Amino acid sequence: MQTVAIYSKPDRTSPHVLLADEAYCIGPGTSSKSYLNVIKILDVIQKCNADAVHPGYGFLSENCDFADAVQKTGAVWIGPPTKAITTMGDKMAARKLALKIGSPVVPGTTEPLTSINNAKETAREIGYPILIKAAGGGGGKGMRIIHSENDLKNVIGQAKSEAKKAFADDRIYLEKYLEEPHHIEIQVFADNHGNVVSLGERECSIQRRYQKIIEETPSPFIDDKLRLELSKIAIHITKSCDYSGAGTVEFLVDKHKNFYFLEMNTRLQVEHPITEMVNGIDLVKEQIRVAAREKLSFTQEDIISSGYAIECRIYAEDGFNNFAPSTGIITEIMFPHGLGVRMDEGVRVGQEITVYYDPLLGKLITWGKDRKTALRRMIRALKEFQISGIETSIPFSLMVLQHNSFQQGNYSTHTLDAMKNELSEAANNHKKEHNWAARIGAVHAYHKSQQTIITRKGQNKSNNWTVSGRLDELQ
Ligand code: MV4
Repeated sequence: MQTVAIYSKPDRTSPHVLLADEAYCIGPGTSSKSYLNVIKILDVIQKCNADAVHPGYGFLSENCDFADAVQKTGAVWIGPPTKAITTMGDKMAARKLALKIGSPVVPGTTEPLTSINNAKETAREIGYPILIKAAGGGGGKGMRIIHSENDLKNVIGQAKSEAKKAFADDRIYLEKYLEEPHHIEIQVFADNHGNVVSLGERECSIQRRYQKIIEETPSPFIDDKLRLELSKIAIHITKSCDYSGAGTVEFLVDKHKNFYFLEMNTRLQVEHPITEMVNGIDLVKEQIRVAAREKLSFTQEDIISSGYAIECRIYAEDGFNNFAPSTGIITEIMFPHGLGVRMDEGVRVGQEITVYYDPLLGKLITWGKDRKTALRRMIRALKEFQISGIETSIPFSLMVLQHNSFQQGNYSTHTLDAMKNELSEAANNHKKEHNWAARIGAVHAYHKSQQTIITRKGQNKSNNWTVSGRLDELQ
């Protein structure tokens, strides 16, 4: 298949641009003027006469108006039907649908809050702590925890105005705040011939500010019985919104293994490679097949999960400094390789990392026949990974992976916070090491500058002519 890339000006040297058969610049770095600019993108679709459009993840991938507009150009949308995007995009409508089919749902409301009194009453029924969520949100955007009735009025006001700004929708609702759940998601796939399958779960509990850092499958916490139950409900939800293509149904699972539907994401997700690795299925290829109205290339019985896979997201962030974004030019990269190692990289040497976008540089995925092997390979690969010019989340991820809780597979959404003290101690050691490395480097550089470079014929300067002349003599 021939591919066409779109890019913003600062992304002109990104791998996706260089690998595509054609590429079109759609504007400057600011997302609203490029990757979120529907008119510009539609223009390119027409200019290059695209047969189909892959929505990717982020940006407009779950925007139903965009999906509609693409299809009006005559191009195929490699994503779910617009109606499914709309229903699941409204997080309250999604809760209602899940309730209707008999899925457990986090206790809370299915109607938008109408007044402070209404909120007080509902919160008392549910019991504190409660969580305020935006109907138009999802993925933790616009979420607020409330511990007591005193905070209710202020926080609701803030949440409403925030939701209005971010999603152009100020509807908010309440949920019981579950204290230490696991964040488990099920990968579903549907075609346009009535087939819907589950490709198993991903454990996504290691997050900071609702941004996933490490994901793995299968989850060390989920047994076969629970996996089957989650899959059954996920498939039921998928069918009930007339879905097709790749989708993810999110659940919270508490320590007693009670589970609750949370939301459905109507796109392929960043962490999809771990599902690909254990099932041996190319999910993007399958998306294209389904969009071409072919049948799924496998049935539920054909799906045989084998081994364990882990993904570490590589962010341009300083994990030791409250995840502050790190900007600069990438001066050097050495990617890890080897058996069971997959690197999905999005950057090259020379590329400038700016503040325009989510700071995800790439994803490192390892596979092993058992969890121990996958985990050992991940730690080895992260240690092999070299990147200069910016700070990355690699040292932070290494510490989490080597932590006893992670090694034992005994962690929840609460664990990263609980690790904070130990991690900050490790962070200090890491900084000390860096400090020593810098001092040693300075001493070395000084000594080098004091040395006289002795070359032939008394020349103490080298240039490209003499170097290539000498090379010639040597051959
Ligand atoms: C919750 C929750 C607890 N109770 N909802 C975060 C991302 C979004 N998809 C939903 N998320 C959560 N929703 C209720 N009612 C816990 C999370 C959550 C989380 C919370 C705190 C720290 C880390 C977390 C990681 C994943 C999910």
